[in-house]
Amino acid sequence: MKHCFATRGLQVAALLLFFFMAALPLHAEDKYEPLPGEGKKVAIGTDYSFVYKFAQKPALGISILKIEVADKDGKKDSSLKITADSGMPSMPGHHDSGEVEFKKNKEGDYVTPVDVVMPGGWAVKLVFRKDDKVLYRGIISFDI
Ligand SMILES: [Cu+2]
Repeated sequence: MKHCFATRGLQVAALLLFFFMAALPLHAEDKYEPLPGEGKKVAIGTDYSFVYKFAQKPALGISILKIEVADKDGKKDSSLKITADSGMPSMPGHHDSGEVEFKKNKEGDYVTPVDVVMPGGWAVKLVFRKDDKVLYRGIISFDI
């Protein structure tokens, strides 16, 4: 009888673990839209759009990434919160910056440094939020 309870407990634990593992990817797999390229307008739903540009062609060292957001009338908008998470997709966890919030410059554009510490393929994951609600996720990929 005791043995039976132990087996039952194991089964329940295994089942719980299975559901936990099955649920994980749903959270981890937030979809990031590949961005079309520097200077190309990207729509964020129907209310906003943005373009991104590096101050210089990305190279080893710090590259400044700039984003300009416009509202649906084409007027500059600075009401969003944007974060960048840069790293090398081929070396997960090695040089990931973590989510860093863009600063706003005096023109109301969003700027952030991207620290490219080694040659290879890099990606910057962008998350756009309005009032803490995620509006858009995009990813910039480039090679150094
Ligand atoms: Cu690396």
